[in-house]
Amino acid sequence: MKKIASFVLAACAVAFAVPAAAQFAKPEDAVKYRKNALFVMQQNFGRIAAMAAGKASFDAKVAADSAAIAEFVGKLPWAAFGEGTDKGDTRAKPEIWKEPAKFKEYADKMQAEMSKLAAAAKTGSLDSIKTAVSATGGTCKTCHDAYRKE
Ligand code: ASC
Repeated sequence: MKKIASFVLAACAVAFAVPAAAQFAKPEDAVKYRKNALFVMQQNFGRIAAMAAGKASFDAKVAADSAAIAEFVGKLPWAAFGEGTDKGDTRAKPEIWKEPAKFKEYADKMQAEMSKLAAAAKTGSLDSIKTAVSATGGTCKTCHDAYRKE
């Protein structure tokens, strides 16, 4: 029984773990990976932000589903900012690789606020969603101002 439990736990860990650093065949693949992940995150976040701003009608189920996707996908980009991925088709500023601790702090802050948004969306309260959208959007902006080229 104990063996089965450890096996199930290990399998779950593999299924849900997101690597802190990942291997990519080419640096371009890492750039593409993080851009695509951020795009999918933004599309889902943007859907809820539009509801929060009254630009789209509020649908609690769509908001909760979108927030859950944004929360999960928001964990993905960070493993794709490894050494040698500062070149090519990217607006990522070189500072990311000069001050990785600060970059990580911003990435972690975004994920923490995105988790709060997912929790708020689960409750179905538009007021809570509005507060969380604003806090989450602030973390997007802070990081873009510091680390994204125009
Ligand atoms: C978005 C998006 C961002 C943030 C930011 C919030 O939807 O693409 O970068 O929200 O604009 O201030």
